[in-house]
Amino acid sequence: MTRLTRSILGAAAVAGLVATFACGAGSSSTPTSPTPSPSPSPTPSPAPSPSPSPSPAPSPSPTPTPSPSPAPSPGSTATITITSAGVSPQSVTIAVGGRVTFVNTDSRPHDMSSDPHPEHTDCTATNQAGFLTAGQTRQTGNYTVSRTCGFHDHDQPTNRNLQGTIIVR
Ligand SMILES: [Cu+2]
Repeated sequence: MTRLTRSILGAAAVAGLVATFACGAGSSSTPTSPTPSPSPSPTPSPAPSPSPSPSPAPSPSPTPTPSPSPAPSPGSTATITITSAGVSPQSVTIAVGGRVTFVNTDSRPHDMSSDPHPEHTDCTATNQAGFLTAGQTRQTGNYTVSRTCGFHDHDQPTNRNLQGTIIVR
């Protein structure tokens, strides 16, 4: 081998080295590994709020049933007025269970009693009126039997103006 050849070979070798360096330097860019994007943290799903239990609708308070007013006492009433001339009217009619009111407008007392005189046993309710002073008003008891009740003034049993009848029916 000649010196020339050796020299060329040497130059070639150097050139190759240079080329090798140049190449290496040129491709010196290091590949950047992609930075992993942070995985999104899962957003916590909100705990389901308990749905409010529906409050029961208030039931309407029952309307109190009005208690029926007490029935009026059965029967009826009639009024007999006593004057110095006698009783008026001399006959009244009432229903069973009714009463009679005696009003003494006379200036003297009268004793209204049931027939017959002097027992006064036919309609004892009449005897509850009984003795009336001047100006007094008194009521008989309740007549519970359907019948005709004669009455008189016990102090003047024969005075027909002070006699009368109470018809109960
Ligand atoms: Cu009598």
